[in-house]
Amino acid sequence: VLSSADREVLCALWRKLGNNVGIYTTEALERTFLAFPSTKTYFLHLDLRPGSAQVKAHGQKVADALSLAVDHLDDLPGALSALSNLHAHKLQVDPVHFKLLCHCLLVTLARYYPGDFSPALQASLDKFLSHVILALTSNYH
Ligand code: ZNH
Repeated sequence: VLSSADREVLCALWRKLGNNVGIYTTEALERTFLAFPSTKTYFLHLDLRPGSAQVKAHGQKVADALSLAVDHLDDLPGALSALSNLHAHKLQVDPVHFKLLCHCLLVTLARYYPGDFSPALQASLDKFLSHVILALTSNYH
């Protein structure tokens, strides 16, 4: 469970990211596709070239889901339940891939906010992302 210290750090980071969450999530997606090409197999219907408007649009959707999660830290499974169904049943995304995207998001944010990225912030963010993954995989069975 996220402690109140985790929550404070996380909400402060999200306030700082402001309207740029989509930009970083898009870069995280591009990094994921490069570093872990198996993740691209789910997106063959999209233009995956660097700078692609489709990847940007998808990055914004994922970013909005993450921001929603930050607003619902007390009920992540509830807030992400429909998305979990979508990934489990319609998209059939193998859950191993979620960690890869979250890893790349962590790396991306560390690059843009080196001064903020203390070990404590990394730990809180990592915890948050693990809970998001748990929620997103809660409807897999
Ligand atoms: Zn996912 C979609 C979120 C991960 C794959 N996604 C999606 C969306 C969202 C999301 C919000 C949209 C929906 C609608 O439209 O309704 N994801 C998400 C998140 C995460 C994710 C938050 C984490 C963290 N995904 C993921 C992964 C993968 C995926 C890892 C693989 C690899 N998704 C996907 C797909 C889709 C989605 C394929 C569909 C796309 C299109 O557009 O078609």
